[in-house]
Amino acid sequence: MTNKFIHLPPTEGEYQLSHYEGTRDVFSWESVHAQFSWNKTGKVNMAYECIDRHVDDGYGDKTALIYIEGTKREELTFHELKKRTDQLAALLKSRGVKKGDRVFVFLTKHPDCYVAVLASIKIGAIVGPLFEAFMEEAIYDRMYDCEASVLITNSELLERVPVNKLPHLKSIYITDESEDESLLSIPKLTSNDTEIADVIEWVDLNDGMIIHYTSGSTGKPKGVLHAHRVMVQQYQTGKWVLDLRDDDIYWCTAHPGWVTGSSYGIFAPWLNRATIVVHGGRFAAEEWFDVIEQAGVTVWYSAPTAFRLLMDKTELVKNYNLSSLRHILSVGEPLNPEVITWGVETLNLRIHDTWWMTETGGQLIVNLPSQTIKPGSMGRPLPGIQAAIIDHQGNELKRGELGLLAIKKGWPSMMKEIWKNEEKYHSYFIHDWYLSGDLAYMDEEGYVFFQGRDDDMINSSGERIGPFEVESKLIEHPAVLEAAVIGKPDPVRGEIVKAFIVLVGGYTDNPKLKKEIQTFVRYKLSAHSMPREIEVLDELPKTQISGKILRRELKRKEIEKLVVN
Ligand code: 6R9
Repeated sequence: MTNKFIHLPPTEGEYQLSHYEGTRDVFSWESVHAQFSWNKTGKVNMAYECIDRHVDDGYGDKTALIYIEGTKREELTFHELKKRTDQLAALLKSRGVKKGDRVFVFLTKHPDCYVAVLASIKIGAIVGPLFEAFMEEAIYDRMYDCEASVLITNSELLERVPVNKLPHLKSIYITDESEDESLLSIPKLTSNDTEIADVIEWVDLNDGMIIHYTSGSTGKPKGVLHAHRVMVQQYQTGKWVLDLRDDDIYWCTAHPGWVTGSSYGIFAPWLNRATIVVHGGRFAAEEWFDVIEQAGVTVWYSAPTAFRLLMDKTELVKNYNLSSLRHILSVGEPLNPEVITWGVETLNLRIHDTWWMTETGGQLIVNLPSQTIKPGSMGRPLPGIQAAIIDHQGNELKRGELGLLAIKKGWPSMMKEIWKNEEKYHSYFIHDWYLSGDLAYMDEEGYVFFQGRDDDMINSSGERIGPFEVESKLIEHPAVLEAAVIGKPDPVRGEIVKAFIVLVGGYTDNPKLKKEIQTFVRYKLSAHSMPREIEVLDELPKTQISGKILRRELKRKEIEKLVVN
């Protein structure tokens, strides 16, 4: 298979991994351990390595976080971040929250969210960050499954949390104030507050730290649990892939409720002592360009959908000074070669694709800044990572052959477990291979080309949506008898959620009803799970023997329609 796009060589410069070849054979993840204090003490805590350590090393006055939302702007130094996380950690600890407890954080992209996540980790709790757009049932499913005992939120978002249905929930902390005395307000830090000593809970590398729920093609979202050891990979990829240096202003546009927003929105940059930008609010091209200019962003990690939306507003670029940008990266969905061309032509920079998953905790297949980019390819496995294309029996396929993208077990940021679901965890592996569920081929030089999913999972704007979750919600609506949900190819979002439904007798297909069904999913589950298109059918295609809905059949027809049009 050949690629019609021109290969883009790296620009001149010193990179932290400039001799990519050669390193591959000699590199070992153990060699990274020397970077951490636990290498000497045997005691570990991610929050220490992300914050306190930098204060101990004399960087307390360095800006850790720049927060921008509309006209609001706030900065926090590493020292302030230490004080705020210490204070909240001490408060949680004093009220009996302990190692291993599940603390859920439901906040918008705001410094409070970053403080809450790290304060929970500081006391050894397992933190579950929730995406800010989640509605009642998405929140319920996750918190119930995880038996969360603590929630940190604000009084506005709390309205979406079905607290009475969560039997394990013992306390709710809010970042603002409320009349409700059962809620615990987190006090604001004042300059009189003194340092709090010994609040850190030192844990083992393999102790649980963060849980992200993610969708597959069947069943409810699963809790992917990661341990403190992820730091080894996040630190190293922060250096090699994000190319972070001490004077960088780094902006990852993802919310910490998604794995990108935690692994690369919090941990990788702060392990590398970078200044991060947190932008509150929704996507708007003008605001995004303004954030880059205002904060002087040098390294920028975002997603293809966002780049495509910005591409659509190219005429705005001339109004901003974006010259601070040095390095751009992408993740979450296929990065079209056209977007890379846009980056080169408009921003004079290559956009570096990276591939990984919630389960893998950190990047695995990447375009390093020192590496030639082949547009259309996600890049090559990192040193220390062995990838292959295999068949369903676990046999390695030849270069150029399409098959399942698999990774040899044993990288540091691999998930620790699937929460209370050992069977699901084991289903990811065949022999020594971790199965990603993605279809790809690899060329002679080891570049991997993504070709789609092997299952029915939907990827809309880089977000994983399980068809089952949406179908289950749809059939809760009184008018819906049966439902099948697929990802329909879309030029901007990659895919959109499309639902095929069979109506209950007595209901007739009309725009008002469809709108009502959409709103039902939107407010019960979440905005991104809402089917943007609904089609009413007399019956759904099913397998003859087991009667399973043939989503693939529906998808094939949908793609045929697009090709014909
Ligand atoms: C980090 C993250 C994982 C799935 C993955 C794949 C898709 C991720 C991609 C990509 C094409 C890329 N995906 N990166 N597809 N090119 N560079 O996205 O995690 O939300 O778990 O999604 O996303 O299908 O299997 P997650």
